[in-house]
Amino acid sequence: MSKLLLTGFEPFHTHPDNPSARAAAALDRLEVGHMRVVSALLPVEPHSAGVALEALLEQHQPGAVLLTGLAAGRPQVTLERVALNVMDFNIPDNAGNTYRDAPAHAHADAPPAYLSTLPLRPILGAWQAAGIPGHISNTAGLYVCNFVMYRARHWLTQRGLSDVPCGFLHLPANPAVALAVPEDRPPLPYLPQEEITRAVRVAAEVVGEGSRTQK
Ligand code: PCA
Repeated sequence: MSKLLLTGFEPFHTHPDNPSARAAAALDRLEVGHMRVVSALLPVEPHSAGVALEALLEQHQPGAVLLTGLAAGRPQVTLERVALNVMDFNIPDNAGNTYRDAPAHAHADAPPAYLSTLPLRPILGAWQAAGIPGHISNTAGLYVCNFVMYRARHWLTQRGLSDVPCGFLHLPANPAVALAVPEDRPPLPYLPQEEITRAVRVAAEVVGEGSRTQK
């Protein structure tokens, strides 16, 4: 059975929890269409995240790649349309580093951007049918989430696998993240973790079902 690689991220910055890690852990080994979910946790630091991601792609040779992370402040689940070959951090990563105007991949063969190859409109439609408001985002930011989407798409493209559905899903805060905001800071919109996990499951199901018609 073909594998759907589902990644979440460790907690980062001031957030004590990461809803993407919880969703990925909850959905590990789930059957979606003709695929089985294989979940993994990525560190919030570009070099180690890149190494971990490429090892996962090499090991599992996934038929689809669904990368997820937290976008604190966004009120809805969002599908990223594009990843840029840029790192420009507003907050340090978990190693304490802040990259400015740096490439995500410094090779001559690295294009400025990669588009998502996930079925964006079918996922939006499935969310709508499931009662989950969501939308397409035209920027994944320039932090570690953008970085892993760029690197995953680049890895697949370099190997002639650009038809493998691959992209990024940004998730709102869960209650643990929203509760950790100090009183003097603006409050964060949040969703219950179960609802966030359900949104990731519906997206994974659309991707897995798509593989049934393709293969
Ligand atoms: N969100 C960050 C990195 C890790 C995460 O969950 C981002 O949006 O780049």
